[in-house]
Amino acid sequence: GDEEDDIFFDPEGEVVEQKVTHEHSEALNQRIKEHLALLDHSDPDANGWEQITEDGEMKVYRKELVQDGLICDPLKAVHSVGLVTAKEMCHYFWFPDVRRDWEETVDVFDVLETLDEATTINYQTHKQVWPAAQRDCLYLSSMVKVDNPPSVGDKIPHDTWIVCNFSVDHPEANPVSGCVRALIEVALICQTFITLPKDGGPITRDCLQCDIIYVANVNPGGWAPASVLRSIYKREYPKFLNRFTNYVQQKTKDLKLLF
Ligand code: DDR
Repeated sequence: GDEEDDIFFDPEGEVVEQKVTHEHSEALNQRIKEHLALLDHSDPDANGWEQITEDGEMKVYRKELVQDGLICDPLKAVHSVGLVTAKEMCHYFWFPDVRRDWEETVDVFDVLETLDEATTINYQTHKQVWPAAQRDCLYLSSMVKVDNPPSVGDKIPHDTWIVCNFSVDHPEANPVSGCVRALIEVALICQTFITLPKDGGPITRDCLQCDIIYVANVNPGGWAPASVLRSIYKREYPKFLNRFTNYVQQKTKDLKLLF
């Protein structure tokens, strides 16, 4: 009947929930699928990832990649933190209103359009951190719950969330003059693991472990010295991950668990 407009039957006879779509939905879903392949840790040394630094549970890897003379090293970080859920992590990473609370490398930050309640198109400029032109980027950012993640060994996550950011065009961008446009593909994948209390008591923050994978593929869009770029990445990505995860732990410590 009319009241069932948001549900339809596909030709196989299965009930399918109709997802809200926008012009970037297909591109978004495709990227999410690709990023989720990173959850398969069956061969940790696979695909040529080279570890560049380590700090407690956090490990940061890169692959050296030069395209048209530009340093485009893919970067991957693996981390695991207590006291927070995957949804909380992804929420604070995605939510535009709190960006300035934890992000230190950004100068201008504008939301150009909101496509749905968890998808925006953002414009940002990065503080000039190397002897070359300042960079900006224009990207879609979406937070999505993943219902059937690829399995990782015998650990079963309670829930899985991803934030997926990728460069798009937008007519209302009002770029800061002199900036070079960087192209980005970024994902934060988070999974909550719960250790139930032995006494059968309620689940508290102490029962939570959140496994994190962060990937960034950044094309700087124009020349910048390789050694400078690589040392900045090596310093800034671990700094961001530590700062961001501490921020979420701090922010949520007195809040109800959010799944
Ligand atoms: O992904 C992040 C945090 C990025 C931390 C960057 C540390 C290294 C910076 C070197 C200058 O924040 C996202 C939250 O949803 C939003 O930002 C992005 O997705 C884009 C991140 C691109 C960072 C590198 C850009 C450098 C310009 C060449």
